[in-house]
Amino acid sequence: MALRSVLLAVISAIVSIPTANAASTPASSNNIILRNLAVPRFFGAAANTTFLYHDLNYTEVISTQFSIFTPENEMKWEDIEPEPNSFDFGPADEIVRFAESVNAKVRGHNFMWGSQLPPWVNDTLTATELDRALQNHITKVMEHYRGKLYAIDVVNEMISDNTPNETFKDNIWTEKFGEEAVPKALTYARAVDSQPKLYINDYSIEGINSKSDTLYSVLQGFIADGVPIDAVGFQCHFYLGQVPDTLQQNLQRFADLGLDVAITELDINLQGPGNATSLEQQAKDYWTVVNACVQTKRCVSVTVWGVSDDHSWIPGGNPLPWNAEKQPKPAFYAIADAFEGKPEP
Ligand code: 9MR
Repeated sequence: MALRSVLLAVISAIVSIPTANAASTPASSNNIILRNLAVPRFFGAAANTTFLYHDLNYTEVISTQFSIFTPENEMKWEDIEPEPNSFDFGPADEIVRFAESVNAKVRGHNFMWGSQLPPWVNDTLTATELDRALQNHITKVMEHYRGKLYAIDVVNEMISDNTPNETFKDNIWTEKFGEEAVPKALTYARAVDSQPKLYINDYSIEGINSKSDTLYSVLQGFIADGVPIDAVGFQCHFYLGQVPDTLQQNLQRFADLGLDVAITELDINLQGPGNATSLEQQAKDYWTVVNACVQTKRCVSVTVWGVSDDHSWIPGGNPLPWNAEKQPKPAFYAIADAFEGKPEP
């Protein structure tokens, strides 16, 4: 039985979806399976319950090509604890169950972020109450997912965009806890469960620059002080042709601190429909990022932020390796080449 038929049968058994147009859905990318080529690393995607099981072609690609998933939104604070101590695990559970069904891992995302907070967290709490809320949030979510998370972005986007003048962003966490905010979240997470790899995840830290220098110093301090930290996530939301030259060197210097590193939210924004030339450049950019990970022993995974262009967080940016018809783009083949150690396309 072809993989496609098996998948459709399984999916149909789980949820009631029409399969009438099944014959017109795409086949799986010339038998190239990126998750296999990525071994010993993981190849991942941000998974989204809006599309999972609802868009059949999306579901086919996501069921086949990836070995690790990050819930794109489903574990964010406003989604998972919208009211104090009232948790809605449903959508995140769906992703975790799906990951298990295709023998893939899960990266949790995220605990401490200045965005996507429900109003009760942002507005009303004293420092003591916020501290209790943070610890309770981390504890309840990690207890719920005990044994199910390979990693978790404990800290997301907390480094300032105004380095070196300022180290951490100005948000509710730093307003209430100052420089103790990030260590607090990491310490609470480790106290619940020692298994998941604890990540600090951020953007604009991919190359060697003032922001990544600041994070590097922060991490040196954490390691010296015994603050629990296992890994750094480099988001890698890039515009076409703008992958930093120092990416690999930068990954290596963080790895040399004794940390894992990972590419956590990769996409390459075309800022339009693209043409043959820009699609080739996009493929080169994907190759460059994946190759940088492959060349870095402690780089454990490459995750793309979505699957197909029609469901990207960047409308009209066409930033992903599959197009709106879920056909593989040149970027897809470039990822395969990079994982296989083949030269830039
Ligand atoms: O892709 C996500 C989009 O669907 C959400 O509306 C948005 C706000 O929650 O977050 C997007 O994902 C972000 C990720 O969580 C953190 N790094 C930047 C990502 C793109 O904005």
